[in-house]
Amino acid sequence: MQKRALAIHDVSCEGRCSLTVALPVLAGCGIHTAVLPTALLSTHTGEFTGYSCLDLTEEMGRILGHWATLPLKFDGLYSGFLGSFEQINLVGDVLHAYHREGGLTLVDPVMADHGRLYATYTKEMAGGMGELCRLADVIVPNMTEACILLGRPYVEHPGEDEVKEMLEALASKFSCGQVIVTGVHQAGQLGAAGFCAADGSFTFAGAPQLPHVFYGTGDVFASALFAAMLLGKSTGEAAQTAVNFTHEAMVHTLENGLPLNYGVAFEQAIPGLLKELGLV
Ligand code: PXL
Repeated sequence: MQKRALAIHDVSCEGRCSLTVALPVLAGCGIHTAVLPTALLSTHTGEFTGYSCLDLTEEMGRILGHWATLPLKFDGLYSGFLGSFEQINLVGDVLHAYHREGGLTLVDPVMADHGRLYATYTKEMAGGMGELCRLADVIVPNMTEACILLGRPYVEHPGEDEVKEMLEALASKFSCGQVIVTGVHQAGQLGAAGFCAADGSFTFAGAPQLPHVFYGTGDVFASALFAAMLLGKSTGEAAQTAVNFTHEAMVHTLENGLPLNYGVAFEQAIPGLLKELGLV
């Protein structure tokens, strides 16, 4: 049976992040994907100025009103960048309404990076993101978001024991089965550290670090992780597949020579992802 997913993110028309990453990655992996757009922006908000931004909260209400008349069912729910504080309750209702027994809900609490909240986010919205995390089976904050969710000052490079303590604290605070924190440095690699609450196990998925700051890599990683988990991979395997995919996309990006704020060349890494998932 083909898997069905719902992806709840903004549409950034240029800059390869959120829905312009999630939809092609999930669809490329053979997953039937519905989208619920949260905002429409000309570009993402990192390293671009003068971008347009239309909050779609009202339209989301109309979309959900129509959907309530349809027999929609999803195996997986995946939320990311949100457009307003009011929208957080709405997205919480969607995660509740469409969650089903045995399904997978992944919340990426997109709100900050490099120690700072994104331009369109407020402290109030950051608190609301924590409420959404409580509805998730899996959360995938970056290190900045992990610190905000825990109400702690930003730590750029925590040691291995500190990362483990943070993972456990996040799982406990938000009652999540799985926590994966991205942007973790371990054993000379950059990657994602994971914790599974059910068996208390820790994982680390890494790749060689490239000496550049890339954009949209969180969405590339989370989309591939969500796809791999939905297709039945264990969290540890899925995280390594997603790290490999993100790393390959970064390598292609450097080969292409475009400015890095245009996102990473995940399109050119899709064949490798499909091979790793055994889909081709
Ligand atoms: O990739 C995260 C993201 C998603 N959507 C928008 C963003 C960002 C990060 O800056 O600005 C609009």
